[in-house]
Amino acid sequence: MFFLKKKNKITLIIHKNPDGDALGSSLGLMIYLRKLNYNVNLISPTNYSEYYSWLPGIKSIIVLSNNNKFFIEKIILDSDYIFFIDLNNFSRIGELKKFIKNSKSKKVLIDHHPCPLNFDIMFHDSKAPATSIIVFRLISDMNNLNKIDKDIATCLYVGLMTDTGYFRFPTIDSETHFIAGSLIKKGINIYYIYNHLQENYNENKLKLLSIALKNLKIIKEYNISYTYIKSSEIFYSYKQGDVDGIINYGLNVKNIIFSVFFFEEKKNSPIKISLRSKGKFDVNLFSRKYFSGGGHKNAAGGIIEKSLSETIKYFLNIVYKDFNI
Ligand SMILES: [Mn+2]
Repeated sequence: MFFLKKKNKITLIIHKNPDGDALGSSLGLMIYLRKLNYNVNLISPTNYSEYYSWLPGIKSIIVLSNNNKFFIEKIILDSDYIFFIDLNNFSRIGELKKFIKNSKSKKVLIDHHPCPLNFDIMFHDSKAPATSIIVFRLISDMNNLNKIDKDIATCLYVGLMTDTGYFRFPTIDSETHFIAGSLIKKGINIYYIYNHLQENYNENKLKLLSIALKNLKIIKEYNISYTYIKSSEIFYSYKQGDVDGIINYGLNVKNIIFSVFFFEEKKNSPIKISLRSKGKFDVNLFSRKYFSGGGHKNAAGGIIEKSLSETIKYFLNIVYKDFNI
C-alpha cells in the first residue's frame, strides 16, 4: 500500500451481515492504518452480530441506518481511497452501492472470493483462506510487522480462525499456521477468543440448532443433506448470529459432500440459504446459478424470493432433474 499519501482519507467498507473475517480483517487494518496516522473510517451496510461485540475497535464501525445516511454519503464522497474488504461484488454492500457510484475516489480491493470485478487497485488471492491473511501480507510487505500489536493480532486471528472453520478447512496451508503463530507471538489470548466465539452460546442458539437437526434430511443417492428453519418454528427472540454454524452439522454426516440450510427469518421474508460442500463440488457456482448468491468453492450463501416450501421444492427439482456430481 505504498500508494497511500500522508493526508489521505481512507474508507473501509465490509459486506452485509459481516462475518468474523470481514470484521477481523477490516478492524485489524483500521487499527493498523490509524497507527500510521491515516484518517480512516470503517462502514458496514448492516449491523454485526453481538457475538463479535468484544472485538478491539468494533465500536468505531459506522453501521448504516436511516439516521446517518447523509453522514455516510459525505464520508464516502470525501475519501481519497475506498477499500472493499472481504467482498468483490457490489451486491454485497446493500444500500451503500448508490453512494459509491457518485464517488471519484480510487477503489481498492482486499479480498479472497473468486471472480472479482475490476477495481483500480487489487490485492486479491482466491487461494487465501481468509482476507485477514491478505491484510497480514500487506502489513508484512510494508515491513511493518512490528506495528502489529495485540489488538490487531486478535482481529486478524479471529478472521483467520472463523474463515477456516477453526483451522479445519482444506484451504489452510503452512502459511496459515505460520501467520497464526506470528499473531500468537503478539500476545493474543486464544482461550479468551474461543470462549467468546464458541463457548458463549445463548440458549436460543442451541434451541434453533435443535430445530435444524430435527428437520435434517439426507438424500442418500446424491450424498446431499439439507435442513431448514421456518419462522413459525422460532418461538423465542432470534438474534443475528444465532443460526451461524448450523450448516456445518449437515455436512458432517458421513458420506455427505453437499449440504444446504434454508432459513425463513420472518414470515414471508426471502429465504436465506447457506451452502457447503466437501471436495470438488462448487457451491459458489451452484449458488450463482440458482440462488443469486456466491462465495467460495466449498462455502457460499444465497437468497431467493419464494416461500420456504416452494424453495425446497425448487431445490429438490434441481437435484433430481439436472444434477450430476
Ligand atoms: Mn472471508
